[in-house]
Amino acid sequence: MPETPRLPRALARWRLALPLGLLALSAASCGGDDAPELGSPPAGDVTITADAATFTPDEVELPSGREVVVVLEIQDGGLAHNIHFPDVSGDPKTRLEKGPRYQTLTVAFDEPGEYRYVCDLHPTMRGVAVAT
Ligand SMILES: [Cu+2]
Repeated sequence: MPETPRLPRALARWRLALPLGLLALSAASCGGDDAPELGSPPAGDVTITADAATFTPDEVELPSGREVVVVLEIQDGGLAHNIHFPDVSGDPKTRLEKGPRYQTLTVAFDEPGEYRYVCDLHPTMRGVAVAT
């Protein structure tokens, strides 16, 4: 039976190919879920960009005494960022998410003053909102 030794070799090839195929398939579906297109920006009072683990701008001026909408444009594809105002009552923050994507956060500065904004994952990412 000269054909017998060939069969295990073919099976071994299949065993290798199948997991690789499944891996490629799951990686493709993951990419689809986690990396949405950066479409048109949502409406907001100010847009802050998170790119190369830096907030730009690192100082914004916003009115106090009413709700404002802060748009965070996360450009870093491989890094998760959020925006967090630890000095504001209610401790407003977004979820840590990888870009490219937009996030929006509603914040109300009770009184004029300076309010820090940070990314909870990257100590280098910080800025100041000057509420007028
Ligand atoms: Cu970050």
